[in-house]
Amino acid sequence: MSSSRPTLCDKKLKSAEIKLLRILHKIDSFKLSNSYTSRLVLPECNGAPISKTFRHNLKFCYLSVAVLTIIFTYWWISPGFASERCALEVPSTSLTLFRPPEDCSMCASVAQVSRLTNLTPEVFERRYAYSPTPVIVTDATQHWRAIKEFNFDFFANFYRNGKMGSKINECFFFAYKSGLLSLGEVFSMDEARANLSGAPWYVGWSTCYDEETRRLRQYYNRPYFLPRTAESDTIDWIFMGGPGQGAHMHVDSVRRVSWQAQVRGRKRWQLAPPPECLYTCRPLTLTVHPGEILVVDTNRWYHMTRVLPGDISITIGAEYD
Ligand SMILES: O=C(O)CCC(=O)C(=O)O
Repeated sequence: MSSSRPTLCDKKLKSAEIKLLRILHKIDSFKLSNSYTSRLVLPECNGAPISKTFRHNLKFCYLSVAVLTIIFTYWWISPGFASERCALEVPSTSLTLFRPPEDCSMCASVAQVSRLTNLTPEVFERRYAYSPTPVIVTDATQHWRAIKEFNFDFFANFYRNGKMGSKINECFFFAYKSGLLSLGEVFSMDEARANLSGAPWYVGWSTCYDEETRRLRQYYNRPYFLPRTAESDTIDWIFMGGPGQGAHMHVDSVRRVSWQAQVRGRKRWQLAPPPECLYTCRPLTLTVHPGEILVVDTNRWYHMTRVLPGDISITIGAEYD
């Protein structure tokens, strides 16, 4: 006979037995049938039999943990994780699905995009600022340092040397098809690729920190034609990459209209009416040249872009209300 001390499991079993005996005693006092009491099962301990339900629940638990682990791992390693600020992003496709239908008068009479010059903020406000008709303003970047100074190396130095370098992944970053998952990766790509002679790439990102936006804005001004009372957003957007690359067709949900200044290179925009207006409105194709600013409501017009052959494309933009 073993004289070893009772284990924790033995103790639990004993106390469970006592409890069970009490219950059985009580059941006995109720005069319940044997077939009922025989369905009661002791909990598992040291290999004792466990109930089917318990086994089933355990399997379900393991399965749930496995599924959750796969989902979490995918979410963690997916490019979106490195780029988005929210812990749980609603996929943009879902946002598009739940978009309220547009009133097609927004695009019914739009046949082309006008090029404008010599505007006043009042005229722009009255005719274009909040109208869904896209326009291109051709004379708003003449004195911008960005036109001369923005290039790949400018941004590489800006982020590599600046103190934002360590925090640059906390805001929006769009990798598109580049395979580059962060600004860190963009600015450490090899020289050939940076010079557009390696694998093609196109990326976009937003500024994140007041100091970053303030420093960048030393190279460009708020476009002179914006309505005087319009508030500009505190973040700016930058899109950069080589010929043949660009953004896929999508619609935004940023709420405001934006201006997008083509600082370098040429970019073709394809604007498509929302699907519910396909029979009422026409798609538009336009090319934005260096120094021009496109004003478009990207929340209403579906849009895709392609950088045209030649220079690297750099676009800087912001929303206004
Ligand atoms: O400039 C680009 O290539 C894309 C811009 C865009 O998709 C946007 O502003 O929503």
